[in-house]
Amino acid sequence: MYEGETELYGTHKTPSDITSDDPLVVNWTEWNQHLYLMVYNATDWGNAFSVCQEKLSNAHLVYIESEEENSFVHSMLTESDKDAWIGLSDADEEGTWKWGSVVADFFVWSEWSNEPDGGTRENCAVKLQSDEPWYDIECYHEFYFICERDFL
Ligand SMILES: [Ca+2]
Ligand SMILES: [Ca+2]
Repeated sequence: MYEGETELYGTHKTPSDITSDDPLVVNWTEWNQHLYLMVYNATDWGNAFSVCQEKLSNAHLVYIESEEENSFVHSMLTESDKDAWIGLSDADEEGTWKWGSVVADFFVWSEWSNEPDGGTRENCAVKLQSDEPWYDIECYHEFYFICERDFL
């Protein structure tokens, strides 16, 4: 169990459906002052975004802001043998990709597949376990997802 858990969860309201011994709470992985959690429920991007933000408090669907972080997140996918949503979307304005409300300036789009290639049809980004880069895809697909929170 993560030693900072009491602090992390003691000072924030925890939803009634997530208790302190819930695997959702204890399975966070620390990397570079941030905590990451693979959520083993396949859902659409919008719901994944909401779950990270609302059910886990102070968390968000993972934001990937460096090559190193991308490699770390990739290791989570290969370990769990899953593809996963990341917190990147251009649903608000086509071509303007944002992590939450912050316009992104770091990308690892798949070049061989010429991503992002979906225009107004594909507005959410997924990371596959098969390779490190990202793909835009329709938001209604269902994938597992990774939540991230700042290390406290
Ligand atoms: Ca798009
Ligand atoms: Ca695409």
